[in-house]
Amino acid sequence: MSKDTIYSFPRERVGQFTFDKSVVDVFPDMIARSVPGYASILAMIEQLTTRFAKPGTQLYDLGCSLGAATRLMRNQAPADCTLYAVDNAPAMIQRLQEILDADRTEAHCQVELLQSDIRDVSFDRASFVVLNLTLQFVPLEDRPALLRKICDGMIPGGALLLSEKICFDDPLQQSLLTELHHDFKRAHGYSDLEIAQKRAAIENFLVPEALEAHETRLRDVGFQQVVPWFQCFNFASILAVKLS
Ligand code: GEK
Repeated sequence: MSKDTIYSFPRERVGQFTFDKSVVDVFPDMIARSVPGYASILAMIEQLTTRFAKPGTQLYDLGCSLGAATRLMRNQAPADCTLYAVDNAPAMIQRLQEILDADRTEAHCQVELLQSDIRDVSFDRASFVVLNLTLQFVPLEDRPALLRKICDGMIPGGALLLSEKICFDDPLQQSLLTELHHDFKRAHGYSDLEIAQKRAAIENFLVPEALEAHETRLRDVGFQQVVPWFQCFNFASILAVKLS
């Protein structure tokens, strides 16, 4: 696994972050050292697939990157399910295709890779949908319509797993959890320069919301059961179930 050194040298101007080939090359290292709780969330996505994926339905991994969740979900879903792994970054989809082609383990269900904006996907007979750290990159004004479309395309009993970087209304809480996140990154080898430059690169690109805002909107679009099940510093994950 290649080490993420993208922001380790001073830049005159830090441009907006993009999911290009240089990011793809270091992505597993980058996400593991940047998102506290990432491995725990993935493990639970695998467990939740066994509960929510129903025979003859469809599963979606939206913003799949290199398929960390996809590869766990496909082994737990019933064999007659189709799992759509969607990402709009060509470099991500290309690398994921290579990873899946090289993987000799027998997949349980069929996986379809889609290079597409998740706002353009249609959802049908969905039993389990994963938005693991992706909604935060979708423009704020487009989030309600996307979540409503997911809920409308879901079978009764289906579930959405939504993980996000979150923010806090209380400024003291916001600064404490930001500092704790930066401590986490430092403890995993990122320098202050890397932390500062990455922060500048994702400003206005990764737009976090408060946990309560996510919960309210998930209920508004039709999910009847909305359960925050995980939080580590300023990252949280919510399970939203469409009961009927
Ligand atoms: C994981 N879920 O490892 N449409 C499609 N893809 C998008 C869009 C969009 N509108 N916006 C961003 N992406 C993964 C990790 S990473 C999280 C998700 C992070 C894609 C983008 O190309 C990238 O691959 C992914 O969402 C976000 O479980 O890097 O912080």
